[in-house]
Amino acid sequence: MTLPKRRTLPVNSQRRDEHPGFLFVLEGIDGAGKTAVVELLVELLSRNYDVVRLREPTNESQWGLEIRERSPKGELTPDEELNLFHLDRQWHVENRIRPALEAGKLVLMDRYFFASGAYQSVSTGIPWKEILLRNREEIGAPEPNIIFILDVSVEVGLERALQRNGTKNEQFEQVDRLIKVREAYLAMTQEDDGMYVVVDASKTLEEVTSEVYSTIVHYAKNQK
Ligand code: ATM
Repeated sequence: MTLPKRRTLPVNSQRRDEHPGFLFVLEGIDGAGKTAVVELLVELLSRNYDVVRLREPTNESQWGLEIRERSPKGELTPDEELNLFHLDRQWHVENRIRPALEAGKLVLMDRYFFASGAYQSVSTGIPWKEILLRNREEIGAPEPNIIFILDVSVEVGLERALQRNGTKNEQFEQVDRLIKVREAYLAMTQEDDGMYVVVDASKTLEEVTSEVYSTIVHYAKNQK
């Protein structure tokens, strides 16, 4: 198995990330299968680790709740959305993510600030690099040990999302937007300093889960 090489992170992030826990993040476009994979991973990893499952947007902070309530109705401008995700994340880091890492837990996240980089760069036009930087510098968001990008074509993603939600949303605008979101995620894996692993998420749920699971276990064992 090939593990990502440890790339050099900015001095600030190395210093602030001294904690005994592990942080693994799953990202991808809609329909990539993140949520189903996270569910299975929690079950498997809980046998040997103290696992905390988290997701963003949260359904705990006032900002996460506002996103969940108003975003699907199209009530938020791209700038308002960016700002709300930022505030929700600030709350999340302070109240859930950092305490869990400091308590030595293995934290599994269904989306994190890389989603803001990918989605909000497309909606606002602000480069993803700048969005990631704001999350790192303004929030001091802990760096994940590994960011798994569950990569799938937009066609497959939309088809899966359709099976799950039962509503077809194939306007050109939607397809075009998701193509750009996927490109942003893939560009991050090449140009950002984080530890990314791209997983072919067109495979079955079991295959994808097994690949992510083995990578996590292998990584965690080697860090001890
Ligand atoms: P889920 O697909 O994980 O339920 O996330 C809900 C939406 O939130 C998803 N969008 N669609 N369509 C991605 C979006 N999102 C952002 O746009 N920015 C963020 O920072 C996060 C965490 C999620």
